[in-house]
Amino acid sequence: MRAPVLAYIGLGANLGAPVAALQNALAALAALPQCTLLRHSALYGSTPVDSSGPDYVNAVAELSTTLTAPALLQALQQLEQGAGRERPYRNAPRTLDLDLLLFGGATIHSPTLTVPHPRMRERAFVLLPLAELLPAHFNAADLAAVQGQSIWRMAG
Ligand code: A4P
Ligand code: MG
Repeated sequence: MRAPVLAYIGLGANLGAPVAALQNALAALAALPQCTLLRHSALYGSTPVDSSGPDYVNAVAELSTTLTAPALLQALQQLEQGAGRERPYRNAPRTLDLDLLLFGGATIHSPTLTVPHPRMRERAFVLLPLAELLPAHFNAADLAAVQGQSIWRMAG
């Protein structure tokens, strides 16, 4: 049995019923084999960044997993498909996006997987919920870099 690794998953949706989509996705992550959902951030509303359509709902989940990173990515993509994800073009509005942000301390550069997620430090919709779970990971300059982006913590 592999040693468990802490993995951080970025969740996003802006089509259909995004709050319900994220709540369902959190339940689905908790039910994945070889995974335990340890914590998740609040849900955040955010305006689309390099994308279009309605406002997004975003969050980050912390999993403990004995899956490999490619196996976890495959499981995430199956959950996206199950939520009706279509990919008409890059950064298209979506019913559910699940990105692997961090996989323990691993650095991965394969044709299908880049970890840490290459754009996570540029984007408030990833950085703020991730910083809620990992405050020591980010400093004031990191937070200042995304300060102009429109994001708000949702009630509940
Ligand atoms: N891939 C490589 N590395 C990873 C990784 N760490 N996690 C590959 C997940 N996938 C990874 O992804 C395309 C390919 O990236 C996958 O086949 C996988 O092998 P995708 O989910 O089909 O396409 P995408 O979501 O359009 O691309 P990506 O790169 O996830 O987009 P971004 O950069 O994450 O941006 N604005 C707001 N407010 N909120 C959002 O959530 N999301 C995006 C998507 C843009 N604007 C947004 C939001
Ligand atoms: Mg994605």
